[in-house]
Amino acid sequence: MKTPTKMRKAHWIPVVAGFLRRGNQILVGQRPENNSLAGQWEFPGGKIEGGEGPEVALARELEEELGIEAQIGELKFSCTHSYGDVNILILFYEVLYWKGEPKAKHHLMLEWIHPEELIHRNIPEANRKMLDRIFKALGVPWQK
Ligand code: DGT
Repeated sequence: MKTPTKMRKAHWIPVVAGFLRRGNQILVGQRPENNSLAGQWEFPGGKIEGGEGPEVALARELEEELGIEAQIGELKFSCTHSYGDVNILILFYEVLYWKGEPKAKHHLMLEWIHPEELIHRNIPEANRKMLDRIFKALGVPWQK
């Protein structure tokens, strides 16, 4: 028997994302075409795969997406977001050290931007509603 929508268990996906800093800029990547949220600017990262710890997952994603060998730093904060029948839990980490120069192996393009510019970019709703926390984590004064 089909479970009525209301009674169906929410589906949760754990996601990790990294704040890579260069001076007072931060690295963002534009999500590729034929992908969910195509064209939006995000922090590098992705879904945790079965059995991985979050730091291992983020190091793997940064290797796959940027071609760097990163040392994952402190967990800055987490947030949840619902896309209807799918919910995500995102863990945002500081990434202070890495080997290699980030290259767009997955994103349409990468950009180093001043965090304040995030206000004007097309960013995932999950991140937009957390901009105050993101700015706080990045040490940027926040004005609405
Ligand atoms: P795949 O293999 O195509 O499922 O891709 P993954 O594992 O690289 O994961 P991805 O990037 O499609 O999934 C991350 C989810 O988290 C996606 O629904 C977008 C959402 N998200 C919201 N904010 C961010 C962010 O700042 N960075 C990343 N990477 N994902 C974010």
